[in-house]
Parts: sequence; C-alpha cells; structure tokens
Amino acid sequence: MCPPLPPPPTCPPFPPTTNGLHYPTTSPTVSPATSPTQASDVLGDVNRDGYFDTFDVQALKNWVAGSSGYTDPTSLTTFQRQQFDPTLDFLTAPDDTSKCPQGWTYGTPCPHTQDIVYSNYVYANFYRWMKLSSQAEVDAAVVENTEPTGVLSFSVPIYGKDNAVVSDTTVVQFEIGVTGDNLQMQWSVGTYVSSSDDGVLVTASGPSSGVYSASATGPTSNGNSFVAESAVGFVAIVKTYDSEGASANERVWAFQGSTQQYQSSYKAFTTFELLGTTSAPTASITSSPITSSPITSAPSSTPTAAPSATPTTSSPTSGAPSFTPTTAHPTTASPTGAPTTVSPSTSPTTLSPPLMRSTSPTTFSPTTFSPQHCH
Ligand SMILES: [Ca+2]
Repeated sequence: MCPPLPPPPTCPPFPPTTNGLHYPTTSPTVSPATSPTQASDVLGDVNRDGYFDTFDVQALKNWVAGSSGYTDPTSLTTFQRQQFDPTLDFLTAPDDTSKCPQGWTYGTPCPHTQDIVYSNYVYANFYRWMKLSSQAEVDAAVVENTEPTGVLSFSVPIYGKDNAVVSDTTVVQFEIGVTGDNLQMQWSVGTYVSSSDDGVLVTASGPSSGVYSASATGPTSNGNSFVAESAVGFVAIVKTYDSEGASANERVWAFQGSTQQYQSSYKAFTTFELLGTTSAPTASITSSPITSSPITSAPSSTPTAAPSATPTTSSPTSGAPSFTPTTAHPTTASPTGAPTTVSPSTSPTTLSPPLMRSTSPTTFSPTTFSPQHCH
C-alpha cells in the first residue's frame, strides 16, 4: 500500500525559465504579425514552437488521429501545414489528398501515417528533410534544360533534423528516367553510377549551401546533343550513414519511389520535357512489302448485290434510232463531165453493130394479071 501522495506544489504564475531570462509580467501591447515570416519557418515544426523535436512527431500523430484540438488546421500557416507532409507528396496532389484522414475536408497537404514514420526517422537521423514547398519551386530549381546542346541540371536542397546542412553522412542520388542514347549522357557534375531499372543513376555533388546537384550534356553518340524525350521522370534518392559509416535499407528514401529503395517501385517526383534532337530512324527502309500477300482478298466472282429489276432512270438517256436519214442527199459528189479514160477503145464491146433490118425481109406477094396483049 503506497503512502498518500503529497499535495501538489503551488505553481508560480509562469514556469521557471532555464536561460536566466524572466517572463514578462504584463501582456504584450502589440499583436503578433498574422503571417510569420519565412525566416521563422523550421522544417518539421508542426506545433510551431521554433524547434523540431518529438513533440512535433506527437502533434503529427494527433493530426492524423483527429484528436481533440487537432481537427481544424485553418488557423495554421501554410508552411506549418506543409510540415504535415515531409514525404512531399502534396507536390504530386491529388495523390496526397487520397491519403487524408477520414473526414478531412481541408485539402492538401494532408497528414497521414507515412508522414509520422518519416518525421520520426528524420528525428532518428535516418532520413533527411528535402526543402521544397511548391510545384513552382520544383519546376524552377529541380530541373534545368535550356537547349538540346546545353546542360541538363538537377538540384535539390537537403537538410538534417536540426535544419542544418549535413555533409558527411548523406549521399544523394538522382534517377533520371531517360532511355536509349540518353542513358549515355555525359556527367560534368556528379558521378555516373549505372543504368537502373528505370533510367540512369548518378550520385550528386555537394552539398553546396545544402543543395546537392548534378549536370550532364548530351551523349557523344548523338553529337553531344540530347535526344528529345517527353515526360522524363526525375527521382531523388537520399541515403544516410551512421557514425560508423554504415547504411541500411531503412536509411534509404526515394522521392517519390525507386527500386533503389527497399520494397519500393519507380514513381517520378516530377517529370520534364528533355529538349533534344530527333534521333535517326533505327531501321532502314525495306524495298519489299512487309506482308507476303495482299491484305485484301481477291475480288469475288459474284456481285454482292443482285441487279435491280427496275432501272434507276425512267427512260434511256439516248433517243431511239431515226427512221429517216439525217442527210437529204447522197454524200458523193456529182459525176464529172469528162471521161475518166484517155481515148476510146478500138475494140467495140459488141462484135457487130446491131442490124437495122430484120433478117427476114418483108415479103410482098406480087399482083397477078391476066395476059391480054401477047402477040
Ligand atoms: Ca516544434
């Protein structure tokens, strides 16, 4: 049986300070600015007390659970709400909104379970903050590609849990979803690692003021120009090491997904249009047809439609033949007046002239008289 608890101490009006300063005894006379400046924004500071610590992880849990006092984020700053989502999938909305807490009506960025885990892992120094807060910022800073023969550049700002630059325990790699000749782009900043399941992998240089970067020019096989490609994916992979220089599966995170991360699959953080030349055709023109036989069948010997019993025109288009000649006279010219032979023939065409007389003379019977004066 425990002894009864002693009575609680009488609390002073304010808790004691640890830095020797004294709390004010009167209320401030000037209201704070309604929109805190960006300079006061601390990565991971969900409860906006100026620090990132386990209270922020707990606050994030409360928001995901919808605990009392953690259901209406409208009074929070935009930056504060972005700290709900350290995996940055609010930059690929509406993907993020599908993960909002049940009944959440405040849109993206949404707090969800993966963000609690991520925040906790940053606190444990396994993960890092990637400091990007808008699609415009992503478009402006992550990828730059000005012309086919120009430089293709990538850069992301990465910070540790205390919002400071970490250089000795962090490796940042970029996975660029190019294909073909572009896999052989020439890296002038950063170190080529290998081709990957979904493109090419390069270890970024840096950090310089927290920014890790890599740059490349086009492949030599295409005359140092890139080959034009659309919707090329960009993935940033952040890998950390402990003080012994060891890493582990749970120290690798890909924004938004890569087979380089344990049990993850490729998902671009952003995509871009790679300016470039058009590559030459990969196959030469063939002179013979692609198919060995015509693609249409031989014509049928029978028509597909039966002839109609009724003509489509009511009468023939040409008139019936005329019974009367169209010309009144023969078309041949009149005979000429001159004989066509030069001289008459010496040989009559008939052997003898036609007889003018009858071959049988007309006979007359003489008149007979009786002798009367014969002496
Ligand atoms: Ca905090």
